[in-house]
Amino acid sequence: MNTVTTKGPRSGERGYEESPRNHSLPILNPPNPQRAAAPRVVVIGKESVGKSQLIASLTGERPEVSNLKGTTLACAAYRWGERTLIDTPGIERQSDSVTTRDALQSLAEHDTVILIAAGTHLDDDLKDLWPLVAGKQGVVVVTFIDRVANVAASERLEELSRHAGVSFVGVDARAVSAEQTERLRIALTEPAEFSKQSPTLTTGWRVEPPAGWLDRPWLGPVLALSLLMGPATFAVWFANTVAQLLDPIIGGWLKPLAEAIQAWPASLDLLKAALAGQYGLVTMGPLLFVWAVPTIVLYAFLLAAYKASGLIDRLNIALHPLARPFGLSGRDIVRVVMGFGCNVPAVISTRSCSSCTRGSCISAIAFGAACSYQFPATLAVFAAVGRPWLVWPYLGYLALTTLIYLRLTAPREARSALNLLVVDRRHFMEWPRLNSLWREASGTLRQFFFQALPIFFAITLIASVLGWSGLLDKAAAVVQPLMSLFRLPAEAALPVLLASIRKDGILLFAGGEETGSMAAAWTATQVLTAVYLAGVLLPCLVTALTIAREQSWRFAAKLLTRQALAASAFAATVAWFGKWIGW
Ligand SMILES: Nc1nc2c(ncn2[C@@H]2O[C@H](COP(=O)(O)OP(=O)(O)O)[C@@H](O)[C@H]2O)c(=O)[nH]1
Ligand SMILES: [Mg+2]
Repeated sequence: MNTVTTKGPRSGERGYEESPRNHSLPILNPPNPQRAAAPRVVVIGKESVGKSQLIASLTGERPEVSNLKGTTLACAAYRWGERTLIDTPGIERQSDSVTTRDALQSLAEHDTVILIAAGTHLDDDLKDLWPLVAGKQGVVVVTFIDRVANVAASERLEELSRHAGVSFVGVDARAVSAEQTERLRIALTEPAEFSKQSPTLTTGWRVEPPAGWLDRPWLGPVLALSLLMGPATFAVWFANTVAQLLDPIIGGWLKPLAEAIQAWPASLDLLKAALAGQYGLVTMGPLLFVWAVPTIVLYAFLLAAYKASGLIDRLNIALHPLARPFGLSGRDIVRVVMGFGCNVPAVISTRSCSSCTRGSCISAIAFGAACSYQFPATLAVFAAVGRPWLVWPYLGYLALTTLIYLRLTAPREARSALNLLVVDRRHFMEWPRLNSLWREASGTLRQFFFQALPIFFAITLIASVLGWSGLLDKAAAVVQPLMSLFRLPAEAALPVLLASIRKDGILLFAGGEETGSMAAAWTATQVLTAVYLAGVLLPCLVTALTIAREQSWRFAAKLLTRQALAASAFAATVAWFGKWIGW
């Protein structure tokens, strides 16, 4: 059987990448000699003009379609009948992003092209993109034809076809008819050449989404900020409330189990520790479930709705003036927000950011985006010590220190007033469709359940073994003097160390036997300091490796050093400030 015809992105000369949706880094596929037989057609166009949507409709496969600009991050190949369609990231004029570069590179490697132009901005798209395809062969697909409420649209496209000598096919990429598919197929069988000269015939079509409150000069940024923070705050509050209700109930269920395990004979010591010891599975597991699951589920659906509706792009534009002094562009903000789900895909998605601000954006994610393991673990610790309200000072301090950190580290050119947001156009918003909502959200949830949870179990196991063997106490003795810099007891060293590998290591502050949590007797300031330090000192190991892959080892090493120094300084500040005010 021809492996080329199976589902998913396919191999190609450049090794087209798996769509980087999850923790696994993009894999270069091995070259497949059979593939050479299939004629390859590269699909090119600006961002969010429906390239992936068209491919999805034609092939029935699932490239990433989203109403968020810059969603497709890597070229990927999909089989369509006897042809192979190459999906590419959007080409943005004047952008030096990695994604634009990759799309241009893929264009250079292929002779047959489907040029996608949005019907809403047809003249602009043709003017900007035609020079790139001149001399190649192919067809123009005009998407968003449903937005061009023009009865004579198809006649206009006929005229354009005759004028330019290349077929123009108008479609609603979300619902391509059999007749449109057939026209495309025929046009590609003997594709005409794109003339050296751009077509001079214009349609004058221009459909802009109506300007809204978000586009107002002062109101816009304020509204955007509240739209971004409001639902997030609600999610935190809601998850906190649910968890506080569930915690004692589930704790009550598990108590007899923990007691039964404790009663096992002494020869099973290690197993007892691993299950019901201070860091054991039964002791710590409910914390993760009760605190993490509500936050993660709610957050996944919220973000999915923002992306699928296109609201997030509007927020980016509105927030750009606020982001610039910190070396970020509006576009980077959504990547940082994504980092609250998981830092890894967020770092990968910075490929579509301008190279001028990409470094700052990665720094912001690594430093300030408390991922879905870090944040719920943090909430769980605050709850375990009976001070759930600490979440508010925690978030406030995290935001404040992230901004200070960025301000200090962002390159001057990124902060310059000349760092204009490259926005060609405002995008149409749409009601999020249920299937896109579900696809977005379920991706995040799958990541959590299949990738984070197993690692969490491994961490409780490792910690139990280390604790049981006495190694922990020895390691803690080494790091003890450092912990006193932060006015923390020596035992705080272990969660801080573990959290640098995996963020849910923070949960160890909450672990405890009959004596209660490690942090139970600490002052509020100590709890805050410890959790902040463990969360921010270093990004988790997977994030660190991803940064090295996406940028370079040097960049990663510099970022980690800088972050560790800054985080230590900020944590020490809280610790000593807290002592000063007697907290
Ligand atoms: N109304 C309308 N929406 C479309 C059309 N084509 C794509 N979309 C929507 O526009 C958004 C961006 O599409 P996508 O395929 O991800 O764009 P890409 O960046 O070019 O790959 C998605 O929400 C699509 O559902 C179209 O022809 N008409
Ligand atoms: Mg796409």
